[in-house]
Amino acid sequence: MNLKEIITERYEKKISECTNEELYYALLEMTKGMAKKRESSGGKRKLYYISAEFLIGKLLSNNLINLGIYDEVKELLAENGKSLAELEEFEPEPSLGNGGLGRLAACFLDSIASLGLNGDGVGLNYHFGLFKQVFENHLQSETPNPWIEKESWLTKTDVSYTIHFGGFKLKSRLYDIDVTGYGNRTTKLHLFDVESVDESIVTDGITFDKEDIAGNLTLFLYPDDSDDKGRILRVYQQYFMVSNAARLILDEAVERGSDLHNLHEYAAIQINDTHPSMVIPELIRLLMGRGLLIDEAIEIVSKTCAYTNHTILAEALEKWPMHFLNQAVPQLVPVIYELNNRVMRRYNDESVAIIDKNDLVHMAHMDIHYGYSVNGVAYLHTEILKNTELNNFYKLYPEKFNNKTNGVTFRRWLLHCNHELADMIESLIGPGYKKNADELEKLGAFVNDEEVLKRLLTVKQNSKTALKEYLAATQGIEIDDHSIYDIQVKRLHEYKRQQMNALYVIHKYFEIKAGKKPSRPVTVIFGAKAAPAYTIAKDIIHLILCLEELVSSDPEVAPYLKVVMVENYNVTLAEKLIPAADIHEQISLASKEASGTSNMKFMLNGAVAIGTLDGANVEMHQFVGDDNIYIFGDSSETVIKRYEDKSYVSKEYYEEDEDIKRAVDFIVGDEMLAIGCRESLERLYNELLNKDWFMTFPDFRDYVAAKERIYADYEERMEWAKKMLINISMAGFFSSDRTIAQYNEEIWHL
Ligand code: 26Q
Repeated sequence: MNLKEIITERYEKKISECTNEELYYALLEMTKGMAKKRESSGGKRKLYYISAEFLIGKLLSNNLINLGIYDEVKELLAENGKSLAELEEFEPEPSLGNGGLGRLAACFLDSIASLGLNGDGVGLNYHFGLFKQVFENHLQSETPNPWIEKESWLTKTDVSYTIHFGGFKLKSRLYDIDVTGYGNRTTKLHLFDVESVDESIVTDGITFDKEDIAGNLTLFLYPDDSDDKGRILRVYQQYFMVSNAARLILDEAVERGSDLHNLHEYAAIQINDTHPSMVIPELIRLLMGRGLLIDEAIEIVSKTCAYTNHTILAEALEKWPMHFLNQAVPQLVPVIYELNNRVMRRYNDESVAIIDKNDLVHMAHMDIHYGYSVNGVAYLHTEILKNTELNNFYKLYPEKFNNKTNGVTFRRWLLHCNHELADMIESLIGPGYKKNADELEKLGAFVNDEEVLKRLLTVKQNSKTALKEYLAATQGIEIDDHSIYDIQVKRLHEYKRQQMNALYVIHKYFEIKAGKKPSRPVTVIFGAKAAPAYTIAKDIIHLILCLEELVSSDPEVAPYLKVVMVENYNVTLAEKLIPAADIHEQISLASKEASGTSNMKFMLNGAVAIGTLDGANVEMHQFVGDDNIYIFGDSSETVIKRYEDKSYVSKEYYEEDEDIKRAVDFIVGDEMLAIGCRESLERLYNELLNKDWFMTFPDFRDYVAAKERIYADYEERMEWAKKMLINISMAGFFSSDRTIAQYNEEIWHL
């Protein structure tokens, strides 16, 4: 049915008489119907991308684009006095991810469908997702983010399994979301849920009854939090996810003709970080239940599963206490012991054991021994895995290790979020780049075309004005759209070093007070959620929110500097912020950020990076050259060495560098204490002074110098526009279509 027919049937009205909400639901129905018609017919080997997170964002506009009817629908609505943008506001954003890893999974699904590959995502249907962030008294608090309404993108299926845990069992239910490919097939995101989940057990923010597993299993996604990861509830969730996934995979393989002895010819499983790692012992167990002997079951599973690592932070690698597994999933314990025994018999090396001497189960170790591929997510990251973090494994299995530099889908991160830039690019080089991102390089022909450069600046200015209006309307924030927008948006983590950016703001505040007025005002924008139990991360948010108030209430400084922290940073906000950025901050401590993916989105939207040689910044730098990215700070080699020889003493830097001392002392100075909370500010001050584990002080001077350089260069408008154009023209490599094509050619072989 077309939109008019749906509307007549649902409401017995004309389009012009409908409310935006009514139109949203009618479009939802129409889009779901169209997506269904394009379902993939398959192929022999099928990919299952199992992930605890899929940060999909709102789907309406993207689906309209991918189905090729965006313009048509927009015009039809406009003819009837309606605006597609306004009715999109009715769509709730699901928060089924923490950050990069979850958003990457969503970009990958888009590319899998767009390339017409035979592959589905499998995950969990969290009712409240990750928390919603609320600011009160310059502090973060958390509330649930319900997103499932009576009508949604979810379609209930009749797939259901009984999942056994230690002492009880639960019935699952599968819900599907259609994933539309750009001008291609539709694949599926399979989200498992539990029928007994009980939303009413949530009280007071995001607290709920931890004992009631049946009631809480799929309520929340656990925050990425290294302090709080011993939570047994996560084991229940993970097992529920992978046990359901494993049965679905076996059922589908059998249905398509597999006798299970050849499962690997019918299925490839990508394990997205260690969160789904229990799929390995679970599949072995299920295959044995269906009559295979253990040797064969292990061999087949090892030819089916591949593992992606997303972090080098040792404290973030999942290690589960054996007693958790004994309590939650006792049926897996003998399998894991057997897998470990085989490893020990073969290698007799404690450092590669699955079960260590403290009875911790190392999930990544299991993946590497019993998977056929191990990949990092950027060149530098994979090199560090091979040479440092996982070196003992690399020596055993060099052939398993490979790199797949991350990418992002250009449909969402350009065509959808920045129509004006997309149209401009199309007018210059034609529409081919939408399917073949490398064609962006053709823009290189225009680097000296003044008219094109001016147009580019105009497009950027329009996005900046749009952001200004959006923030005023939705968050009551006033910004100057003729200031430089300098943006850092990502999860709050000490290694990402939002604190260093905040220290720069303090530095700049002093400079302005001392009469060094910048030639153009700067707006420093932050967006970040902190895990609820990550104290220092919350202290950093507190610092930024206090600075926001302090700077804006100082009449000497306010005309030149503004600090803004947007509330509840999510995909929808990213879609407004990224097109509007002049400068983006990619300032993690070298060696710590596996890849980063916002860096790619900003680059594609013509923003210029200030960053360290970390993650995918290294590759971006190679593409655009020294003139088009502002690199600063110590190298990963220096940093790794400094950790090894334990030579870093933050206090030495503090005492030797007056600017550092001045900025750090300011955190607990009278002006700040008059606004903020003493306990929080003192804790952060002490952390920096006595530890500074992520080495902000050694990089600070260089950072300040790079900032001054980038702000000065911004004034050379034509030269700046060239930098923007070169960044866009070199962004093709960072399309997730390229990443997925590589996964397929080198790992999945679909
Ligand atoms: C673990 C145990 C208990 C609770 C939570 C977790 C947990 C949850 C989420 C641990 C890690 C995450 C997410 C990690 C993540 O987003 N990593 C990012 O992945 C991106 C995609 O590859 C990279 O670009 C980023 O560099 C990396 O930080």
